[in-house]
Amino acid sequence: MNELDRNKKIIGEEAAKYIKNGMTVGLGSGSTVYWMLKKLGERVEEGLDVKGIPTSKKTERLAKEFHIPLLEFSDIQQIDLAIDGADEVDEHLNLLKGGGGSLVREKIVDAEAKQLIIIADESKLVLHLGTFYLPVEVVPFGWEVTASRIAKLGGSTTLRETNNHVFVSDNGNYILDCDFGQIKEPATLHEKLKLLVGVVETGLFVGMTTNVISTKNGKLIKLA
Ligand code: ABF
Repeated sequence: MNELDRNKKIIGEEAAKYIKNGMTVGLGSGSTVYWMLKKLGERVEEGLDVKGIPTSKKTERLAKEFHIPLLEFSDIQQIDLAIDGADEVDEHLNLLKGGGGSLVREKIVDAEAKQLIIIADESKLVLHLGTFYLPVEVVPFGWEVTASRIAKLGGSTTLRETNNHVFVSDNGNYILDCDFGQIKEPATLHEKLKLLVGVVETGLFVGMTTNVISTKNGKLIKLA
């Protein structure tokens, strides 16, 4: 295991400790979340009573593999805690997310949680968001028009593809990976993008994070 993966494991396993008996937990997506899910599965086997609500089909599959009981939105009163990854975290704990293509479900679940813990290795901690492209989920119909509207706001756009096929999200939509350069005012950019017809959601998660668990030189650090 390389150093990055070791750090992701340390962070993910630490986050699982925050889950208490009786909680309903939003289960994020990504490779750091994988370690949280694995540890949570072990705790469930030891008798921890929790219910999870997954933010992607991939997380749903993993949670089932680790025997974590799952719920749907129709079954829940509230989400006590969500634990999710990120592609970038700025100094105000605003996030850029969606590299894995699950930003809509992540935002729906994370926004509903009373507490949102972000698990992100040191490489994700930045002064300003925007080095990583900004994923924007769009309705497939007329995506070209939506892309040109985004371009008018100053962002260059690339339609996400995997293996030479257009990437389709868990919601049946496309993702435009946008380059706006440094994003110094994420709330303003998010609002402008959301007003464009055809845009479903952006990967900017502003003012949602309660805590961040990360590492510095291989040691755990916590930000709030
Ligand atoms: C997820 O975490 C996504 O938003 C993002 O793409 C992913 C990246 O994190 P990791 O490095 O943990 O895979 O929530």
